[in-house]
Amino acid sequence: MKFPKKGLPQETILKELEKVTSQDLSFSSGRILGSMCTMPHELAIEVFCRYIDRNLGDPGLHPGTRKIEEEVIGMLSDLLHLERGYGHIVSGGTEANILAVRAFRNLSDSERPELILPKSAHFSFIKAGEMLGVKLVWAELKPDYTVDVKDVEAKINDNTIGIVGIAGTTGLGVVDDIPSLSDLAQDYGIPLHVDAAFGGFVIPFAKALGYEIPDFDFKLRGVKSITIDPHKMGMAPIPAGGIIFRRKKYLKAISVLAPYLAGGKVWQATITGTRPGASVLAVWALIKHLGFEGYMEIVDRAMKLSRWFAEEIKKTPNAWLVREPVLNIVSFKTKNLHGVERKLKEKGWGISAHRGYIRIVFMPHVTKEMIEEFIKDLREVL
Ligand code: 0PR
Repeated sequence: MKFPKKGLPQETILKELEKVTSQDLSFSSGRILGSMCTMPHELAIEVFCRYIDRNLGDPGLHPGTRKIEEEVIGMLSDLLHLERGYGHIVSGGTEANILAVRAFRNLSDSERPELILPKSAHFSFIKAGEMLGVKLVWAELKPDYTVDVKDVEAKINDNTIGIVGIAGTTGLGVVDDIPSLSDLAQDYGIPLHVDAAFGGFVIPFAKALGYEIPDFDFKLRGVKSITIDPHKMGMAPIPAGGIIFRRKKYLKAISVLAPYLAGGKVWQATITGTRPGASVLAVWALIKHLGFEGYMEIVDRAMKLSRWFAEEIKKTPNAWLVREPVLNIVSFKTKNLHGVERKLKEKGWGISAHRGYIRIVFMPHVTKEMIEEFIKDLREVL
C-alpha cells in the first residue's frame, strides 16, 4: 500500500476502519472463549482516553502520574503481601518476565547464566533467554501438571541465576508448588520469580473466597519478584503488565540513566522508553473503584462458572478434562481434536487450541448463556 499523498476526510477514514475491523471478533460478540484479555472496565476506558498524552518515559514532566504509579505499585505489593515493593506497570507479562530475568542475570556473576523454569512456562521466557543470553533449563512436570520440584533441585548448578514458578499456567491455569520452590530457592540462595501474569488478579480473591490454592506471593521469603498483569483478570486496557520486586537492588540492577530528558534525568528500568501513563492511571482508577471486594465478586463468578463448565464436560461423551481446574481456566481433550477445533472455529467460536487440548478462559465477559451455547455446539460437533 502506498503512503497517501493527499489526506482524506475523517468521516471517510472512520468508515473504512469500521468496515475492516468488522472482521474482528470483539469481546462483546459473545464468542471469545480462549483469550486472557477482556473488555476493559468502563471507568478504565474513560481514564485511559482522558490521559492518553501522559508519558512515563519522562516522568519529570508528569510528576502526578509518576506518583500514581508509585501508589499502584504500593497497592499491588500490598495485595501480594509485601510492605514495600519496587516495580513498574509495563507493556505486559512478556516485558515483566524479561525484566525479572534481566535483574537476576545482572545481579549474578555467572559467565554462562542459566534459568530453571517449568516446561509449562509461557513463551515470553524464550524471548528473555534469547535476548539476555541466558540458557533456559526446562524442569519436568508431574502428572498433575505442576512443576516437579525435585527435578528443579537436580538442575541447580553454579550457573543458576534464578528459578521460575508459575501461578496460573497459560494452558491449564495450574499453580506450581511455590512454597516448596521458595524453600528450595532459600536453601540454595537463588532468587525465585513467580509468573502470576494471569493468577495475580485471581488467586488472592479466590483464596479469600475459600478456594484451596497454595501460597504464591511475597509471604514466601524465597520469592523475589512477581509478574502480575492488570490487562488480564485486572480488567485494565492493553497495555498493562506488572512487575514487582521485593528489594530495590533488583530494580537498580536493570536501571539505565536517561540524563537529558525534558523533565530532568531519570533512571529507567523498563524495556520501553516512552510508555503510557494512561495505562497506569487506568489501573489505579480500577483498583480504587473495585477494591478487594469488587475483584472478589468478579473472581467468584468466574470460578463458579468454570466449575459448572467442568462438570458439563464430564457429562459430555467423547470429551475429557485434562485435569480438575485450579483457577478459572478449564482445558479439555476430545476425540478427533483437530476436526473438533476446526468445526468450532467455523461456528465462530474464538477458542484457544493448545497442543493436545482446547482451553476455555472464564474471563469477566464470559457468561453462562455463552457457555450454554458453546456446550450445545460442542456436543453437536462431537
Ligand atoms: N505469563 C503467562 C503465564 C501468560 O499466560 C502470558 C500471556 C504471559 C506471561 C505474557 O503476557 P503478555 O501477553 O501480556 O505479554 N498469556 C496469554 C496466552 O498466551 C496471552 C494472550 C492473551 C493470548 C490474549 C491470546 C489472547 O487472546 O494465552
